[in-house]
Amino acid sequence: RWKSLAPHDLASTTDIEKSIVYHTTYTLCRHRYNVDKTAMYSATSHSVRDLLLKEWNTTQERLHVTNPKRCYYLSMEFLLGRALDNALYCLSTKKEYAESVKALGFSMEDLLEEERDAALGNGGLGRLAACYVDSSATLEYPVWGYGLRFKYGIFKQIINNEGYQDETPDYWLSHGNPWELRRDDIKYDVQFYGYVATKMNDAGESRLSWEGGEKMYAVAYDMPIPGYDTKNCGNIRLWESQPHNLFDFGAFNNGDYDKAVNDQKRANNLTAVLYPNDNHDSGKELRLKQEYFWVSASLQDIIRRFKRSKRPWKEFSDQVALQLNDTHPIMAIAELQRLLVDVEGLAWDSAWDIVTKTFAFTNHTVLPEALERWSVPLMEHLLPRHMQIIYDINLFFLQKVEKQFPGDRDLLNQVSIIEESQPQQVRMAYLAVVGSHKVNGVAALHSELVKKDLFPAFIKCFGPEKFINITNGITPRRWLYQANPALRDIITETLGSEKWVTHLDELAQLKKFADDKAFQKKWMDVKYRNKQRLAKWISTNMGIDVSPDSLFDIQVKRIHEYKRQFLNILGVIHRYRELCEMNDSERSKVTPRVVIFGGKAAPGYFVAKLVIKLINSVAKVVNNDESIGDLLKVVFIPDYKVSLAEIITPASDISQHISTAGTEASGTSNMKFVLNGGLILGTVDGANIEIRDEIGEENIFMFGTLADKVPDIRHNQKFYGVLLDANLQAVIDLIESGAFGDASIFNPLIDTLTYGGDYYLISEDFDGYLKKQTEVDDTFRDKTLWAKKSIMCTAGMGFFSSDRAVREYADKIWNLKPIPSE
Ligand code: 26Y
Repeated sequence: RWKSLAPHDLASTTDIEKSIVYHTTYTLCRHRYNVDKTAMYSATSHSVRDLLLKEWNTTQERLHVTNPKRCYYLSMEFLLGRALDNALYCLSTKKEYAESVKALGFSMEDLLEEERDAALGNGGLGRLAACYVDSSATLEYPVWGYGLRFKYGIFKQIINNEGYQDETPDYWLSHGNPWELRRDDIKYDVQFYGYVATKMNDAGESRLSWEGGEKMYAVAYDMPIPGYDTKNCGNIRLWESQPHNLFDFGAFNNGDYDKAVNDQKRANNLTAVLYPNDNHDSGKELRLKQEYFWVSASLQDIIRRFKRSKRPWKEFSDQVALQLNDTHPIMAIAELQRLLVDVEGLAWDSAWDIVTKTFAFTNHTVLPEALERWSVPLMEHLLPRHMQIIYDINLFFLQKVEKQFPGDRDLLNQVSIIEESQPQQVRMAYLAVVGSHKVNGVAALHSELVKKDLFPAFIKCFGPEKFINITNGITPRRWLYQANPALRDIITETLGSEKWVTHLDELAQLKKFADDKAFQKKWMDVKYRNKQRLAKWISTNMGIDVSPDSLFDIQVKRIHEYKRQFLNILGVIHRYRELCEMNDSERSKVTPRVVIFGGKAAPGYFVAKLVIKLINSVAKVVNNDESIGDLLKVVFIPDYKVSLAEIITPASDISQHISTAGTEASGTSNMKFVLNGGLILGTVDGANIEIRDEIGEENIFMFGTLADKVPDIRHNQKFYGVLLDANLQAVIDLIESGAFGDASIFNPLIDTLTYGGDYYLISEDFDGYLKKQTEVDDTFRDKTLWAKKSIMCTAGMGFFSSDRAVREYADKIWNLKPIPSE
């Protein structure tokens, strides 16, 4: 009977219309004549979701039957952005839905704009996780993401009248979320605090057991992740915290209502909000609680699934691969060891063998302030049994090292998971290295620095093979196919098929057309239209008019000193100074420029917030200087997010990736811009280096100190001080003259260039930066040359597909095979 009642297909547009009307009536409970854009977006999304859930179910059924090895990607952040457009493309039904929506009196474009971004992440790391689940689903790998269902994602950024960043909460679920499914039946206990007791087990052996403390429920929400051109559907499972003792009736009956709801409040708080720090550890107890809550629930879920297979524990790592996305989920190592030893009764060594064969760790930064450390007293208080286990892991590891290198006390200190500070700290990255079978960096240079600067002593203990590189990638579906329809269409027309969408190396065939005048024209027309689209957005939303004939120069990413937005705006001031000194004939030779910034600063990051203020102060002066006109415009786009990136990225002529060499692990927006035919102005850092190698050095503008020279320069600055570059000094003088408003407010920012050295080497790199900018201007005036470079950029980007990256993870770390859907 069930078989004959298979769910509907929505094959025709009439079916689609019916399904949308069905959802307005029965899901939204709306009268058909009372449907606004928001409701229509929601009904359409529910209709598309039906199609996805069908694929979700068949995928799970297939996995249940074949029971292959699976990989779980543990990531605190998933920066997904919007889902509807992506789902429509993946299901290859956008045309049909657009027609149906039109027949019902709406435009698809409008509906797409109704969707709120799922912004459960800060920046690169969270967006990388989103690209990886897209590729896993597309390549039919059995991969699930595990994370937290934050009620509030990254805050909404507002630029106030004075040009400062203000933060407001982003309650992204206010209109409901059609893209998630709450699973009330999938629910686990998570414990905190309490104490460790010795107990007898059934066999009469004494076992340590974690008792008492506080308990919460973790409830599962699933977000289906469609694959492109496949019936395979991936999944992200996100946990929400819920109170365990629904009500303290004792307290309630005694009239102590406050106490009665206390439990509930605490539980509801736990997954309420994502910490808005990017690359900077705050060390807060609530954060550690979030981390443990998430890994505990995820491991319980994974172990339950493993147990269903009835296989012996020693086969766990043949069934399960766990990828740790940075230091955030590292408590999972101690937690799995605890579950295996305390709960399942395995011997320590057998359990540890399983743990180390199961986990692998991705490092995303060498900045010391971004590597989590937790104080031992905090951990003893919150997770007493885990603290013991970490001590034991450390002890057994150090004993091994001592055996291998007898008497090397220095080495023992260098690799100890416990840092002997006051108070002691647990170095989470070290725990990850000891508890994983592979450690990877995210770009070639970064992976070298991971070995050389972060874990040199561990190379001695484990050998170099444990440390590998997997260069990041981005999904061509969202970042070209979806975000840049005009470019997509001419690529498909020129290559004769859409094969490139899942085989990005195919783009190399575009090289043949790089000198073709007719193709160049088409190519640059697309770029122009994308610039018009962005100019229109800026005009509508910000009231600033910019000309698409100008060179669009874009830097959008989190605001951080190491990313050097400060260098960019100082360069803008230099340009303004020069323009002010020119006569009309000199000005007529200038390449007009629009310099666009975007990005959020962590709310507590004072210097980063001051950079935003400086950019806006400069923008105000420059944009209102009538004598400058279109020769220079400065725009700070507020609330940069995934959906804005989709409009911004295709519109660049140049984008800036100008971190101090050795500080940006990889960068991924660099890849997005180049994929869309934008050129890079960048330092010899992160993935810029590999992008250069792939597209050719003649197609990228590079400058600046090399990574291996940075430490010496910093050292010398400490001794001899910093003598500012002459042009930089003139720029600083202009700021200090009050040209951009009250100069005193910028003092703390200017001080970062001189007091205690210019840590990010802005002065050192300033001259090289300005010279490259001049080269950019000159090159841009040669339209043919520029068109050729732009085509060569896109053509060389095949390597940077997240499909390639995920395949590398599957082959080199997870030992995972695709499970074909047909
Ligand atoms: C400890 C906590 C406060 C923390 C929170 C977020 C630490 C780090 C982060 C986020 C880090 C991050 O986004 N890193 C970026 O990862 C990208 C993907 O690998 C890289 O491309 C990028 O260079 C790196 O900065």
